[in-house]
Amino acid sequence: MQLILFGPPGIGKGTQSALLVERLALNHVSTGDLLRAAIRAGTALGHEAKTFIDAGRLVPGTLVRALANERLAQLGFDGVILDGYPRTVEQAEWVDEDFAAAGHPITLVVSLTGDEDVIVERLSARGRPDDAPDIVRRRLAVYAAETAPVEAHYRDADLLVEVDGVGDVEEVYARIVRAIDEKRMVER
Ligand code: B4P
Repeated sequence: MQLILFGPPGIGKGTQSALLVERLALNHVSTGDLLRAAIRAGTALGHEAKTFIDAGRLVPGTLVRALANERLAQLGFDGVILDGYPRTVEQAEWVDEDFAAAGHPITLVVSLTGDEDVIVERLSARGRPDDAPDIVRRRLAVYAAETAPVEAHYRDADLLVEVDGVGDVEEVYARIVRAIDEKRMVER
């Protein structure tokens, strides 16, 4: 299964990916984690990415695609959770293309939903440098303008399922697993 976890910043994509990876034996590709690792390693790409992340903006798509595909080439495109990628319709088209070319098209897109208030509260409790309230507001505006249209892209492809991301972590996880099972039943 090639799963995309989609949703606004702080909705719990990283948290839920960690559980899915552990329990469903999938590989995890988080572009946020890859970008932060590049920053820690002090690479040229990391240096460039940092200015965008610190400002709450999206990192240029070509950098993200290169980073994600480098990781996918190591792990394989089969049995993967994409976390935080794609974040624009252009990135979604690349993802569709790259996974189809590898012979493992995207199976399901889980869109985690929740209120802005919940997100701001969660992120201010976490305290990462890009979680400062004014940066979070910028990230939410960027999400509405650039990332939300990805939902329509996958709804049109009949791959999208919406899952309520508010509630206990295990409760949200159970909802995601139910959505995956339903998709598998339909395909059987
Ligand atoms: P990401 O690392 O993807 O950050 P995120 O969207 O904030 O995280 P997520 O939704 O995974 O939240 P989490 O589980 O951690 O991106 C960071 C930045 O990198 C972006 O702003 C952008 O600049 C750049 N970037 C990444 N991908 C890119 C791309 N494809 N293109 C361009 N730029 C890109 O949860 C948040 C908090 O909530 C945690 O503290 C967690 O403990 C808590 N939480 C989670 N679930 C909860 C629950 N059910 N109840 C209570 N708390 C919960």
